[in-house]
Amino acid sequence: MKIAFVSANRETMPDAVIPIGLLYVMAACPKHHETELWDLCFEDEPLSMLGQRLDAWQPDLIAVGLRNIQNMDYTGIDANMEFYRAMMRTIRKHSDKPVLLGGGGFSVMPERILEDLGADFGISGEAERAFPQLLAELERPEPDLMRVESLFYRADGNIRMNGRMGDFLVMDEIASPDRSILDERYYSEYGIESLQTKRGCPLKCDYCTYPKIEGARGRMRDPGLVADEFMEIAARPEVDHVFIVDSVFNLPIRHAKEVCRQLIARGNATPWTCYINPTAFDEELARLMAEAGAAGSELGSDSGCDEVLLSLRKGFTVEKIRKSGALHKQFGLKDCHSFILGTTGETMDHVERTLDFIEELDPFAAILLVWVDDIEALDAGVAAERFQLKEDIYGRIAERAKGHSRWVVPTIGVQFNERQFRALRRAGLRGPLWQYLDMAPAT
Ligand code: B12
Ligand code: SF4
Repeated sequence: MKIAFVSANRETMPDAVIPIGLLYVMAACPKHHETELWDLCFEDEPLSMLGQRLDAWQPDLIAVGLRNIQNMDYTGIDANMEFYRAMMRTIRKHSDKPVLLGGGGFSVMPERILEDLGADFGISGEAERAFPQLLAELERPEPDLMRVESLFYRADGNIRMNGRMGDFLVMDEIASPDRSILDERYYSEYGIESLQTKRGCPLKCDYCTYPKIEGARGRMRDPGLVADEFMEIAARPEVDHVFIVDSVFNLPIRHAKEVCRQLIARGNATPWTCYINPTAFDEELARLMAEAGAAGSELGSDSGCDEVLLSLRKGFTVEKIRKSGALHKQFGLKDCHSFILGTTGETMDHVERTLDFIEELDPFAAILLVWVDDIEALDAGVAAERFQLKEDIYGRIAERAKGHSRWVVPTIGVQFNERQFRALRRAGLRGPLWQYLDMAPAT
């Protein structure tokens, strides 16, 4: 079969990110199939490019990776869906072959997105086993789609879904992504590589969709193999930074420490960052991360009020955030905390207290967002209901952000605008831009 893998993600804010998930699926594709990667990220005319390629190559299956539903700055949150709808129209105009959807964005609302986009199939969550199963069925004269795990498909006018069959994948048995086929601009313009050390998160934070994508059980890769891959990808001359894409790097903490030890043993000098959860961040991990070359971390701190953290089921208190912040400072690691205000049940008093807390914490960087439910991208009614509350909270944040040059509020453009980011990239800054906020004037 000829299979076109389409990476539909065009988001370049704050950075363009390599389609590592799609590369993993491609690596799992049996070798007798012909494959091509069509990446829409940097295309000026993505839909004409897609139409031309479909006409010229005529694939038998179009496998589309949908990484994001929301936008980076949460404005115009239906913009991605609008683009995906136009993309589907283009595909249907130029091909009558089946379309398969997958990826993190698809997996947060698989049924609704399959319905909305009118695709034939979708695979929710990790697809390295399900995708070859689907191909095997499509090659048979009479495919039995019930044999494909995690598959969403159409039958008798309805959307059907198959459950997972068997355990989640064993990480060390998965084929490595082939990054050599990627557009050079991911590296020459952004300088960032991506690496996964494990899948799954055992916590159950109230709003979180990550376990839907990766599962709740942590599945670790061998730390030595992780460090080998790190050194290999970091050796590419344009790579200045590695981002560890795990939902949470430090859960379990012993695995994170072992990855650091392996990087130290290999003398790593390439800076890296990851997501850290304050629940399990101690002095030893901070020291090991610093020795292993980490530049800092992104922490999902979420709120400065214990009762909000409790209702979000975050599993930590404000005190843990303080301790994590202090350890970052002690070991020279930059801490970038994200805070989500206006979650269900939150009052303006909670909002004020969180803003007070951020001032007191004084992190290297703070990213402030007002809660957006994924469903708002598909349901205009829900989006309209929440509109006024969000406006009020952003009004308060805008007031309080004045004079804080390391507070970033993407939705209202505080320390976050495309022109400024392009200028910083042209000036040669590589890796996540929040690392350079100490060089920026207050906006
Ligand atoms: C790491 C990460 C980041 C990092 C990325 C750094 C980097 N260098 O890559 C940073 C912080 C920059 C980031 C930014 C953003 N992110 Co982010 N990010 C993640 C995270 C934690 C992991 C993504 C990842 O790389 N996973 C590893 C790969 C291997 O897994 P995967 O992509 O899911 O692929 C597997 C499956 O999905 C499937 N699959 C993938 N593609 C395909 C294609 C086909 C055809 C099939 C069948 C299957 C398939 O198989 C793959 C292998 O098992 C996810 C949450 C999560 N736990 O998944 C959010 C996530 C992808 N991000 C999300 C979003 C929204 C964003 C932002 C728009 C910011 C924001 N508003 O939150 C920006 C956009 C950036 C951009 N340019 O696109 C959402 C997307 C869904 C949604 N709600 O819209 C997620 C799911 C988190 C969430 N909020 O629910 N992100
Ligand atoms: S710790 Fe992070 S990934 Fe895990 S459930 Fe909570 S928000 Fe989600």
